[in-house]
Amino acid sequence: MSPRGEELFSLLRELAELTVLDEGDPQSFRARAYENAILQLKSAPGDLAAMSEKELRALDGVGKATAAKVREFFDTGRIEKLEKLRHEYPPETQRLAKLPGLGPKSLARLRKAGIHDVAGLRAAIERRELRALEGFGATSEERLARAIDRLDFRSKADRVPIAEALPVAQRLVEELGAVPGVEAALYCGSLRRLRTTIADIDILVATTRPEPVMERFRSLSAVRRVPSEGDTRSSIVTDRGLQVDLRVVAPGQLGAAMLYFTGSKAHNIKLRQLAIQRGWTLNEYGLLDAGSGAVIASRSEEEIYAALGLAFIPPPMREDTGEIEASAAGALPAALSEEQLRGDLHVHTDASGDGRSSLEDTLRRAAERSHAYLAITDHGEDLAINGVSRERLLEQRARLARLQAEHPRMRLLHGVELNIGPDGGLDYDEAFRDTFDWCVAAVHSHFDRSADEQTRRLLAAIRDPCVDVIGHLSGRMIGRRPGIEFDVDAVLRAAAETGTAIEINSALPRLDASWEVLRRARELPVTFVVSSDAHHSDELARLRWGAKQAQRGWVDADRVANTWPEERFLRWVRERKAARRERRW
Ligand code: DGT
Ligand code: CA
Repeated sequence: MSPRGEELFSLLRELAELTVLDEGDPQSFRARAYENAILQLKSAPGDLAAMSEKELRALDGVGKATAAKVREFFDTGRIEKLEKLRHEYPPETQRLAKLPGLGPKSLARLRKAGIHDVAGLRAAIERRELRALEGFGATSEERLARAIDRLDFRSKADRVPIAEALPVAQRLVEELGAVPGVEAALYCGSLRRLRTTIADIDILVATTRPEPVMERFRSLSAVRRVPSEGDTRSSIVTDRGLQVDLRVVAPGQLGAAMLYFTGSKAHNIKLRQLAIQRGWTLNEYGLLDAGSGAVIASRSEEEIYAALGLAFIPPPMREDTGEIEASAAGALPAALSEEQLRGDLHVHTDASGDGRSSLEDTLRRAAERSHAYLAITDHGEDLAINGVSRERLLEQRARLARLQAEHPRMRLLHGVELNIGPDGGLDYDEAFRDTFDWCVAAVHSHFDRSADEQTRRLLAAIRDPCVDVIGHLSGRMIGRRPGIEFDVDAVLRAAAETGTAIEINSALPRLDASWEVLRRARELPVTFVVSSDAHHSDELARLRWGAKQAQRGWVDADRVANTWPEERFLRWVRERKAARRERRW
């Protein structure tokens, strides 16, 4: 898709989100219509920009209002309705709307009472004024106070979830990369390290001709204001309130600049100490001899690490948690790459209420990725609205078996994503669960229980003989909902004992298990699975983020079951199930 198209979809998505806020209704018909239209427009043949309003309306699922907005976007570069909503709901208000337990209706009440951001809400809670408002009480006051604390809004009021920032950064990098004379454009900073939230986007461009890059940067359509500008560095604030810093460097200094602007700061400081011990200095321009100023290395990060006697350290590991010492000692785990993943084991189709792609499309797109095996795992029936009945799953199983012939190089597994109930129970019955080739089990409800209860819940699921992997272990939605609290060591021990794998969920709003949990698992023989959790066939490509999350957690590739060849993988599934069934009887 062209950058213009991507921009249009991003604006329509934002329009859908703001419409939900504006109407105070999470099921807003109009918001759904926008979302649906995006899917249809994405798969429309030909150039959208060249289509008339009438032609757009002729597309399935694209109504009159949406068609007019698409035309408006291509003609004027903006969507008036969106501008109005943005004005009404500035980023501070949108952030407020993301507090767990604060639906669009309560948000409307807060706004009426003059509360427009998290700071205002906190003040009202501290003054015990919230409980006086209609629809709120002492309990909700307390719950919201806890939500603010748990999301750490106090200290990180302005941090943005990675899922919001990354698509913006990718688009900017693509646009700047297309400017004539640009040899490289990439994002650095906390985003490149795959932190869950970021304060600002740091972009680096290598070229000998900075002017056209700077010019382009300041005139991008997403720019709201330009707080600072210079010859080789500028900052902008996007229309969604994100700050972006751009640095232009000479191609010969790209490695040093990447290292410097990727950070983390603590990692950089340690590297600089290593340089000083050798009589060198390290800065954003290069690794230099302290006396003569001669360049020792500057072109690539690899050269600089090598000169310092270190193996290359992947960006997600650069947090000063022992990676430099481990690299010097040759003890750093090899970085797991996306290419090593031979299969995907958590994939939804439109059988799930929240799935968007047909089974056929999903298989075709997975085959394009050269997967050797693939598990289709739609939602178990206990999940409200989105769950799938036993009958429909059996139909799907038969369909999948038929489709196997069309994909001789990809072994198809019929799986399911079971819901872990409040007491650790699972969907359907034991006999039916046993008929699946592959079972994911995950928490989708009851996030507020005590850590003891959550631990018992997870342990019950881990020990259930049908469960192969625990999906998105904590259930967190970054920036929106904290994960469940549980005894990490007890859960990891049980996973190691039973052989039940722990998922590394690649969805950017999740990145779950967290890297902290993954690091804790290094002491135990836990098996992992990196999964896309795709709800649309486009999202099969998310595995790259899961691979980086595995790097961030120092996970050895050999512990990741879906790096294994098909035969080894299937033997593992079979043997473990057999062993556990024996234990059960
Ligand atoms: P953020 O923006 O808070 O999510 O996190 P970062 O890591 O992106 O931090 P940021 O944007 O302040 O700076 C980007 C990188 O630039 C940072 O990771 C390391 C480097 N950097 C910035 N300031 C300094 C500094 O004073 N000393 C050193 N050594 N490096 C710095
Ligand atoms: Ca940054």
